[in-house]
Amino acid sequence: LRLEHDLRGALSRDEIFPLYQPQIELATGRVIGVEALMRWNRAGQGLISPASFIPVAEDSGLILALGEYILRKACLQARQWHEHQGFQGTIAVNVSAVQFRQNDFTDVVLRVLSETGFPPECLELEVTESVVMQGLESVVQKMGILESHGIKLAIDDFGTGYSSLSYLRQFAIDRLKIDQSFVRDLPGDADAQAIIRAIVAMGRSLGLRVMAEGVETEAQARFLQDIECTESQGYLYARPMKSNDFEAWLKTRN
Ligand code: G
Ligand code: G
Ligand code: MN
Ligand code: NA
Repeated sequence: LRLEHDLRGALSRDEIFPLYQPQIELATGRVIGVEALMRWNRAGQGLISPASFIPVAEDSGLILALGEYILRKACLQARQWHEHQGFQGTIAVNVSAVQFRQNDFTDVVLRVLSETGFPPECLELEVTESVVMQGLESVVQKMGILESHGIKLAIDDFGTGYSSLSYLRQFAIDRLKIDQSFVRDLPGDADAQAIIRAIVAMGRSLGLRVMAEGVETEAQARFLQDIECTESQGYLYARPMKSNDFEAWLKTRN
């Protein structure tokens, strides 16, 4: 495949990079974190969303190199923001199930942290429900190792997977990220309201933080704040940005 062929050379041609999107505490407007989102500047084709190349990257195994590259880049960048931009939040990095399944996954993460000097407790890994769902012994073990180093874990796209909620008790999960598809239908849609209320209530009673994704309007943010959802991310605050644009944006917030 052409896509796979081009993707294979993308790292060495320096075409892969992260954009950064801020994460906000709803009650205060404080910037509590930033998510790294991978992009591919494919020769002659402009910016390509991971939605169109991650599946190929996963099937070909290229996701391992791409994922580690983004993780390292994001940790280096966030360390710099901690030291020079007064940023104290977490950096969130998306992890594919294919990465998580590798025997050496936790070694890779710990190595990147020690090489970049980034504090483990400020790193949050975002995984989808499919990663934690099966309750595999190896998954439990990896989660335990990450937790013992203080690394945070978030469930991405929460509510869209084939959920057996028992995994929420089994694993050391810090945060649920409510999928955009529910948030999109706020504040008008009664079903979306009910689902989001339920997720927020469940999160609270389990002691998990709950973040709404894809928040685009003030009305959505107001609804979320009213039901005491505590955290929010979306175009309302900022689109995913290049690192220098994020720095400029951060200055306007302080
Ligand atoms: O940023 P955007 O909406 O284009 O992201 C599309 C999808 O790609 C989302 O599901 C997001 O989680 C995923 N994604 C973004 N960056 C990464 C990454 O670095 N690694 C992995 N595995 N997925 C990513
Ligand atoms: O699956 P994950 O949550 O990692 O993917 C986040 C994706 O959602 C990214 O591709 C990002 O570009 C996109 N995104 C972030 N904020 C918004 C938003 O407010 N609206 C929409 N439609 N997409 C968003
Ligand atoms: Mn994510
Ligand atoms: Na998501």
